[in-house]
Amino acid sequence: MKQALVLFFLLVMLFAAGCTASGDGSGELVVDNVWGRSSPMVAQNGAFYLTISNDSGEDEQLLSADTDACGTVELHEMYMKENDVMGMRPVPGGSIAIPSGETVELKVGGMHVMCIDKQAAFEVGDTIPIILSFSNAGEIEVTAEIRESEMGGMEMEGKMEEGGSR
Ligand SMILES: [Cu+2]
Repeated sequence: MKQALVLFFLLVMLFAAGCTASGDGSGELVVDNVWGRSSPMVAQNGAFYLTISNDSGEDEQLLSADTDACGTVELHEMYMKENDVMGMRPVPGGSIAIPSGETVELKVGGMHVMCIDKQAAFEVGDTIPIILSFSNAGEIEVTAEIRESEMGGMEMEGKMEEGGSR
């Protein structure tokens, strides 16, 4: 009788521990709307975009991204060079902060996951697995969907939508 009670409590504790473990993991960091632009093989580089919502209760950082589809992957931001020309460069410090409770968008004209030395053409409908490394949540694998480029132009050519300046 007593043993059954002890067993019961052990099970309850195990269950509770299981809940806690899944609660402070990657479950509350939500990566959404992962996509990349279509581009032919002749284009050496590409870019991926995504939205990260951090409800984990802790500040997060996106440290890096990796995928077999690219020779090198970097986290980039767009910035204004002289003469109203947009350029891009690795994000300061090499990582992207996602403060607790906030949503950070990597989007056209802003921050992006830079794909250098593409290993294949990116065609509309293709899906590309990407591994994102976060400071707390660790590695999260997401799938980017290749979509039609909304603006036709390339990041490099600097035709950015209004509001891209600060
Ligand atoms: Cu870039």
